[in-house]
Amino acid sequence: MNSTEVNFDGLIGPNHNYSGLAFGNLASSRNAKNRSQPKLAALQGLEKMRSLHKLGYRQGFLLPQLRPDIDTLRRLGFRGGDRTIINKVARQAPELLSMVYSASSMWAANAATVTPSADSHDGKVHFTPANLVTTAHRAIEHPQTQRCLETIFHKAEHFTVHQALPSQDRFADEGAANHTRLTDHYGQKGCGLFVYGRDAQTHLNQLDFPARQSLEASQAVARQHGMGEEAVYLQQSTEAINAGAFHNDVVAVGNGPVLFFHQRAFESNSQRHAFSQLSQRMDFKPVCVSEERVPLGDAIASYLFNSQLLASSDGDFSRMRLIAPTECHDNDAVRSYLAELVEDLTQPIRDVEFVDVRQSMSNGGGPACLRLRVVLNETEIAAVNPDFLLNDSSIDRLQAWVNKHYRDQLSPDDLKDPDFLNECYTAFDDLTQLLQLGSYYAFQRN
Ligand code: SUG
Repeated sequence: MNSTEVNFDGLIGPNHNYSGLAFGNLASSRNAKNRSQPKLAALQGLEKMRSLHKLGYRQGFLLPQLRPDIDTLRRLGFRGGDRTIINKVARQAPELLSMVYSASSMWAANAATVTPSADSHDGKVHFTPANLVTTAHRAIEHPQTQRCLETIFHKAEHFTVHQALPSQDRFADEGAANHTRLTDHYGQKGCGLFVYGRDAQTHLNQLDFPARQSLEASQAVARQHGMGEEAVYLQQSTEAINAGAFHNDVVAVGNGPVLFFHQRAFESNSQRHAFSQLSQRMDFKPVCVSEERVPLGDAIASYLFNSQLLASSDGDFSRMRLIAPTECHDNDAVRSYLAELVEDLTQPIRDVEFVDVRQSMSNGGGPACLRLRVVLNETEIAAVNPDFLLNDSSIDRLQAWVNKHYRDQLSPDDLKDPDFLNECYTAFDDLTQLLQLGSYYAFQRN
């Protein structure tokens, strides 16, 4: 049976803002407290989805999470109605507002790790929402992520949505951003490549920034999904983490048999071992970008490796394409590298398309961060809740919804205003009506 990759992008919420919450993510720190443009951000995200749809790929989306997360504030001891709570937090602990107002669920690559049915022990597609324990604003995402995935992948005979791993540093999990499913053909058994930042031997004092993915978390997810011996583990280099690769998808991206990565992305012993395992199991095609050709700093600044690496729209891995952020075009070293890459017939990347997702990029999220990849066969695609698969007219409807409800600009200080809470609730309410989701969000049920 034919299988294909479906990209589910995070729909960017009306609360998109720059709060400098992600230590180790250089763009987030650089843009802290700047004014964001939520409407533009969401429209850029939707245009990226439209581009993929136009190129002939299947495109879906994930719902934005309800923000502000008043339940979290209640668990922190604030009492009263929702507006009262916002007023109290603004007066007593304003730093908590950015935590409960982040639109970080847009970065769907961190929503979950996904194992296709061809690789799992029971022939179902498995999802484990990421616990995201490293940062407070993201650690609150997983319950809503689970609910969203259960809404989209609701047929239990095809899909299993697990709970997140225990929320402990030891099991720190950031989802698909550190996981790549490699295979010769989408429908065949493949390998899950799990990249981690630290294990029990890691000298944490050598790290300037947090290593967000632990080996124990990756192993637990592989176990949960029944991957057994099919999982391959690979350690990120300290150098990459210290240079700002807070997730592996900042320095590597893979699809099919190809792993496109920076020379400095991985610890060398670990790389040797993992690559030899991969080569034994498939026709593995590593494409390494040297430090000499594109320095690590340029790779991270441009997000070259946060491009989406796609098979051709008919699933051919010998004619692949990169969907790269426009920042790659702006960077001289990267632009000239890409021009040569597509002419180099020793590797299969034939085409590069540039997309403008600058609003997300300013918080450290490129094209690949914005999507969760799910490999599905035809029966499974038919079992997906169809409201979450996009076509031109549903993208138009979501754009009209954004244009109606989103602000042009938002500054972190605006989060203190309880009227903004009402604006967000109105937008979320309208979205659930548009999608006929009933009382999906907590505020609609209270
Ligand atoms: O977790 N930024 C996100 C960006 C995630 C990008 N995802 C992948 N690489 N897959 C993060 O660091 C910034 C929020 C702020 O500062 O307002 C933030 O959470």
